[in-house]
Amino acid sequence: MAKQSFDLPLLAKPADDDRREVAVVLKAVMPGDPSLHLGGVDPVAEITALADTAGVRVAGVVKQKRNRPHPGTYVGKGKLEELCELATQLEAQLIIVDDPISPGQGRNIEESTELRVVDRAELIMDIFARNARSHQAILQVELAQLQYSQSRLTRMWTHLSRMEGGAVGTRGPGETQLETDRRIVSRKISILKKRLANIEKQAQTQHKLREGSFRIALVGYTNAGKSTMLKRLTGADVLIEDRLFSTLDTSTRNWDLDVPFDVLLSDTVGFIRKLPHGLVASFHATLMEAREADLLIHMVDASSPTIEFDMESVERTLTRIGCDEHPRLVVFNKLDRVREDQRIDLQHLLAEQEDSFVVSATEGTGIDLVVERVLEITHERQESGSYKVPHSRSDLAAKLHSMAAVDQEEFLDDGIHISARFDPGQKARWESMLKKAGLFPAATD
Ligand SMILES: Nc1nc2c(ncn2[C@@H]2O[C@H](COP(=O)(O)OP(=O)(O)OP(=O)(O)O)[C@@H](O)[C@H]2O)c(=O)[nH]1
Ligand SMILES: [Mg+2]
Repeated sequence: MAKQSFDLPLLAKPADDDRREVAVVLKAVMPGDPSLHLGGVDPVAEITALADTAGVRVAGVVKQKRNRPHPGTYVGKGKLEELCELATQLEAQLIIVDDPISPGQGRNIEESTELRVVDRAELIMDIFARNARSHQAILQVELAQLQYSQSRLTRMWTHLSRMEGGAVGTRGPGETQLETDRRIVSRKISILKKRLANIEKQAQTQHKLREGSFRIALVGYTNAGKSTMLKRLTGADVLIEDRLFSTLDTSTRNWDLDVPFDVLLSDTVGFIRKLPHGLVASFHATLMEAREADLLIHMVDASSPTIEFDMESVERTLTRIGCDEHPRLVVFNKLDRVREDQRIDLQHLLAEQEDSFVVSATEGTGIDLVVERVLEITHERQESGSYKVPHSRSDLAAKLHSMAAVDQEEFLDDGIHISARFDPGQKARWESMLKKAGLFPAATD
């Protein structure tokens, strides 16, 4: 029997009727991996959860500590042999690599194991494809998948020509077919891009309608509790699941706060370490909700053993999508699940992070303070102004009541003197209405 250095950590025994595809995870544990910095962190916990979400059962793990991936085979030769033995022993149908890999690396692992190889990027895209509900999300995932596979068509073709018995050389008809395929894929990509551009145009009209409202976006690592928070704050009936990437569409709800303008709260797609670039690019429009927000609420799962790594990876993704300068609150969630030994670290994080809060979105603990702070911020953002409106234009005065918080209103001989607080967009709108009526600039202040 071959040497048994395989890791089979904490993998639950399958039920007898478990018909899911069986996979072995291959992982190069490299600098920066949370498990190297934190004791007790399982380096394959996340990829196992991703596999599980994609409907695959992880039956075994082969890992190797490395400084960088092997350029040809991702891990070393010996490890690859170990992988083959374990995969055979477990009757695996699939190898999952916990990193994005090059087409060459994929091909080499496939040839050694004679099994299908899926890398982390493909797995995440597969989950997105399963969870996509809206037309836009479906097209966005399809685009990301096509773009990813575009670079990999060669790999598929060398594979096929080998299956045909080797008679077809890599430069034979396969090459022509490959070119045809490339053209088909390119055409599909441009069709998808056009369709998405149309959807985006419609969305922009929607966005225009929301100008003048205060917009808040919930962002964070996948499964941190963003949708639960949206539900807690607005009562929205949104999908909440203990799974990764449940939310792929932005849903925006009116948040009924006591301010004289609309406050909109949006749920957004979650982030994860090594989120494929293609997905971020194709979800550009969905992520616009975060980019255009006046305030971000960064939801953090405070019970996560890799909390700081999660937060850092969210910050990096926010920078990638152009949100690094947005004002934000950091909300540490799932307080009810935080263990005693995690509390001190949480205290430190709270002290370090400006504008941070601890809540349990499911139980409602700590939510009041978040609401209070949001109210303060919305007030800070208000601008005030004083105006004089002739008595003959009391319709304008009434309009102002519907647009702003009127602090003072006096009916004097020379007209109605009004002072009001606006959110920034509204003030400009109101003043241009006055201008049209020939009453501005002629403010009493
Ligand atoms: N114990 C506990 N569980 C929570 C809390 N908040 C959310 N959860 C659970 O965490 C899981 C994920 O919650 P979601 O609200 O779906 O998380 P999300 O951030 O929207 O996740 P994705 O959309 O998948 O990225 C669900 O099972 C929730 O019930 C909390 O305060 N305490
Ligand atoms: Mg969600």
